[in-house]
Formats: sequence, structure tokens, C-alpha cells
Amino acid sequence: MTYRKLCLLALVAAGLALSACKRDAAPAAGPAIPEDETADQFIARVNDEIREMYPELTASQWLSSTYINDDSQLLAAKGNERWLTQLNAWIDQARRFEGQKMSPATARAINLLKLSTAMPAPKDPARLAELTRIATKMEGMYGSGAYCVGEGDAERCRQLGELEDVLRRSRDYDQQLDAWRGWHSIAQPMRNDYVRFVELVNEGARDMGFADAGEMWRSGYDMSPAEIAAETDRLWGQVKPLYEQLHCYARTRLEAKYPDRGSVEGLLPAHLMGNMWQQDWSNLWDILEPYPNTGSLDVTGALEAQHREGLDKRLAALSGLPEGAERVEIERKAQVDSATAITRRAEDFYTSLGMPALPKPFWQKSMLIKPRDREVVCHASAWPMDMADDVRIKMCIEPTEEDFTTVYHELGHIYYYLAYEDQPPLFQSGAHDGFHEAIGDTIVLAMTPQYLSSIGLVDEQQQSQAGLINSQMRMALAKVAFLPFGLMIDRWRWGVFDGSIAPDEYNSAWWDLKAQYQGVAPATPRGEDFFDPGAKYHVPGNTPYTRYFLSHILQFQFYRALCDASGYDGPLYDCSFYGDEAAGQKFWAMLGKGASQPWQQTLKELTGTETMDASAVLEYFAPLQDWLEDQNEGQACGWPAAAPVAGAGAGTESE
Ligand code: X8Z
Ligand code: ZN
Repeated sequence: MTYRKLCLLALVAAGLALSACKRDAAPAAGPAIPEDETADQFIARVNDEIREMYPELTASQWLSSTYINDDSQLLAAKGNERWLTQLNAWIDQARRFEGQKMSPATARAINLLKLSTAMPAPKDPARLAELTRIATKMEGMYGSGAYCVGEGDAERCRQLGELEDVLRRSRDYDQQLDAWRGWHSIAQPMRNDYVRFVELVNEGARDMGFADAGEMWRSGYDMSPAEIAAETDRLWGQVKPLYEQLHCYARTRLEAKYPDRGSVEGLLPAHLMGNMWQQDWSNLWDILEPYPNTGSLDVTGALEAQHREGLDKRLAALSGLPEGAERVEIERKAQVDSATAITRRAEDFYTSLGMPALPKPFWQKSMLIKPRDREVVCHASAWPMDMADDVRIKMCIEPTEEDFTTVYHELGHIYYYLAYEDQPPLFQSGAHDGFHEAIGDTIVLAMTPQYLSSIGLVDEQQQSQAGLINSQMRMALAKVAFLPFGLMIDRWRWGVFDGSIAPDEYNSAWWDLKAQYQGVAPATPRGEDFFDPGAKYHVPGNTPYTRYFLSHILQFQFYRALCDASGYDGPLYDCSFYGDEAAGQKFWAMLGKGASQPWQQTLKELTGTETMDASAVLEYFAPLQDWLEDQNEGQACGWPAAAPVAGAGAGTESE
């Protein structure tokens, strides 16, 4: 597997650490290297060594993400240190073969080896160790971050989940602002660490022959770094008009809901979008639903009702109502029941396509709910622990639509791992990282209102224009709203890595990009005493983000191809291939290829084309786009491209 890809699963976050296979040998010197080995033999040896080291690495990472404390962090940092040292040694050894004849598969594997971490480490051992300590520390700070108010006995602390609940449910302007600012305060102390982190990964990238870490990230796409950057611009150009219509519609509705403060000089106020990062606007359904009372699509309401029913059943089975610790115990059990039922439901979609049931270790070892007694990184991830059947997810599942679809997303990663487990380790990753992110989301697109009603989550749907627009809006709030966010995070990091964004401009550049791409602004000043990028998991977790932008284009291409494979012949948005084994076989065949060939070839085998293309996105949302254009008629759509001065950059207000 390429470790880079694992990050999507959280490991990359820490830079994927492998432990040394010989405990008592200094990994840099390592076991004796056969002097006369060929390039093919070298890659075979590296693959063997990875297989052997891997479980120890993932175990230390899993432990530190599911039980954050000083000890687990020490072990995770050390594990990473050993792995990155070993990786540097392998990359050094590979230099012997430069310019030599070798099989295309071996050349590909050597290239993947060089790109296998998102956290290139300096050769200098002290600075390498410093890097792994900082990375582990930042992820721990994010996982255990809490916003506290009051003092002494009156102190009340809330973590991300509770603060997100406020944005999800409250429509009180000030409560939302307080929750949004509260969460962002946890990132302020990360700023200096992040500055140092950037220096260290850049040194590592340069040691490997790249200009900087951003160029290294852009080198993993079977095309030049400049070409993939241009591809993302091209794809954004295709979907931008659709996003602008959605933005315009949302702004009009927000301005009506919050008179005089529903927008910030034409931009959407960051704290009012129902989501901490404004990447998914689904929670604003109450404000943005096009046709209220037209067949309910309230999946969260249905999941909550199922959860309450489960709890009531457990309580009814007891004699008398439990109190105190006993009551808490019952509530925990009901929470596990609900999370397990959601995960079983997602598994059922995959098995309906002919894919295997999830292996036993998945059910024994996954973390499905937030533990009460320790700090964990709640951000969802999927883990291949041993390159075989020990696959797990780590989530803090709540009965909400967002978590429901995230479980389907995570199982996409899990089924990818299972499908490519027979590939050599260096090919055990996605065709590119956007592919890995797109698998589960392709399934989410197939979760049509008809599918949701077939599993009892929404009422039977009447066919009508209003119902169609409602269901398109539901999908657009998740998928279209995401697109500019998927792009701007790495626009910021590419700039940070190449030095065009200096440390004393981190926050202002962040809000300029938020304004430019998303048309979003903070309602109160966010000067350089803040470090708002650090409040998004993937920044302290060091997970590249362009993958999600690409995934949000690719998943529509995959979806269209699988609909075609199932023999479907209607409007794209109405297709569900649930239960279709022909579609399943085609999908599984693609997953099984892993990274063994250029992604263009893999894409061609599934979709018939070698290019990423947003035409399927536009085809899918054509009815909504027409409707939005109608709704927005007469409005001055669009927004100023820079952050308003009052909103970002200039202010120095602190909390
Ligand atoms: O991080 C994730 C997944 C794990 S790979 C939960 N996602 C991005 C995010 O939450 O920011 C999925 C969509 C975008
Ligand atoms: Zn993912």
C-alpha cells in the first residue's frame, strides 16, 4: 500500500509509520543489503519488508488515535520515526537503479515508493524525530481540542461534536457564532508548530529531489505537477456556474432568515452554514428546502426515531427504570446498537452488489462510538491494519444523516482494501487518491429517495417536479457546496509549502481563498493571532485534500458508468444500482487493480474515458440548475473575490 494513501485513512496523517523489521538493528543501516540485487529483486524485498513491518506501525497509530495520551503519542511518534527513517533508506537504495533497464512494474513501484508518504522527512535524524513529534502532537491537539467557558467548578468544556451540534440545530445567530469561534480557538496554539512542520517537510521533500512538499503531493497523479494543477482549474471551471447558482440561492434565503446579517458584503457568513467549515450545507435544510411538505426526506429524524425506539426497547426489558450508572450503561448499549445497525445497513449495499461480507475483525475491532473514558480522534477513518482481513473503521457515529452517509464513505475505503489485498504492497492503494475517496461516495449517489424509502428511512416518494427538486437540492447541499472547499484547502497549503504564503499571512491568505472560491467570510475579524486552518482536521492531520475535490467529480463518472453497467436507461439522478451484480462486478474489478497501472487506464476500463470530467455532475444536476436559474432571476449573483476587510486580515480581536 502506499502509505500516502493510508492517510486518507488517518495514517498518512502521521505519515504512515512502519516499524523496523529487525528490532535491534538501526533502521538506517538496516539489515545487510544484497549488493548485486537487481531492481526487480529490490522491489520484491521492499514489498516483503513492508508486509512484515506494517502491522506494528498501524497498531501504534491506531492506539494513539483511539486512546490519546502522552504514552500512546510517544509510541506513535517513535513508530513514525522508524518508518520514515526506513523509507529514506529505501529511497536512497533505489538510486542505484536510476537509468537502468527494468520492468515497467518495477519502475512504477520505485516511483510509488518515493511518493509513499505525505510527510517527507529530513535525512537528519534529529530533525526527522522532531517532525514526527510535532505531527503526533498536532493531531492529538485536534482530537482532544475543547472550548471551555467559566472557571473552577463552573467550567464547561465542549468538544467538536457538541459544537457541531449547535451549528446543526440552533438557528440563533449568537449561539452559532459562539460555537464557531469556540472551536476555532483550539487551533491558535498550533500555529508555531505548523510553521516548524512546514520547514521540516519541505526539507524532507527537497532531500528527495522535489522543490517543496506541495510539488511532491502534486507528483502522485501520473502526470506532471503542473498538469494536475491545471486539471483542477479546468474541472472547477466546469462546475463553477452551478456552484454560483447555489450560492446565490442560499444567500437570498439566509438574508431573509437573518435580516441585515444574513451575508457579509455579499459573502456567506461562516458560522451560519450549518457546518464548521461550510463544506456541506445539508444541515440548512430547514432554511433551504425548496418545497416544504413535499414528501419528507428527513433521514436524521428517522435515524433518531429508530435510536429512541431501540433505547425504549432496552429499557422496557428491565424491571423498573434504571438510574445513574445503570442508565448510562443502557444508553451506551443503545448507542452501540444504533451505530452497528447503520454500519450493517451500509455493508448490505456492498454485499447486494456481490461484494463479500465484512470480515470478523472489522466487527470485533472497529471503534464505532465515542468512548466516554478517554480522548480519541473522532474524525472518521478506515484502516487496513495488516494488509489482510484486519480492516477497521474509527468513527464517533451519531444517528444523523451526515454520519449515515459517512459510514457508506468509509466502507468504500474498506472494500478497496479488501479488493486489492492480493496486489504487492506498493500497489495497494487507490489508482490515485481521489479514486479512494470516490468509492463510498459513488454508493451514496445511488442512495436515491426510492432506496431510502425501501429501507424505511423516508416515506414512499410520489413522483413530482417538486419532489425531484427537493431531492436534487438535498444532494447538491452535500456535493455541490463541497466543490470549492475541496479545492481551496490545498490552494492554501501549496502556497504555504512553496513560500508564496508566509507565516505572517497564514490567516489572511486562508480567508482570501475562502472568499475567492467559496464566497464565504467570517462575521467577525480573524487576524493573524488566529490560526483558522488548524481547526480543520486535515491540516493538523496533514492529509492532502485535492483528493476530495477530484473525488467529487470522479464519483459522478463512476456512478454513471455503474448505472450503464446495470442496464439503466433513465435520467441519471434517478438511478440506483442497489442489488445489481453486473455493476458490482465492474466496480470490484476496478478496485482490484489498486495502483498497479496508471489511473487513466483504470478509469478507461470502468468508464470508457481516460480523462476526469464534470459532464456527469452537470448531467445529474441539470434539473436543479434550471430551477436555480429561475429562482435567482433578477438577483445580482456572484461575490467580491477578496475577503472583506472587516472580516479577515485586518482585525486583531482575540477570544
Ligand atoms: O475526511 C473525510 C472522510 C475520511 S477520508 C471522513 N472526508 C472529508 C472531510 O470530512 O473533510 C470526506 C469528505 C471530505
Ligand atoms: Zn475518505
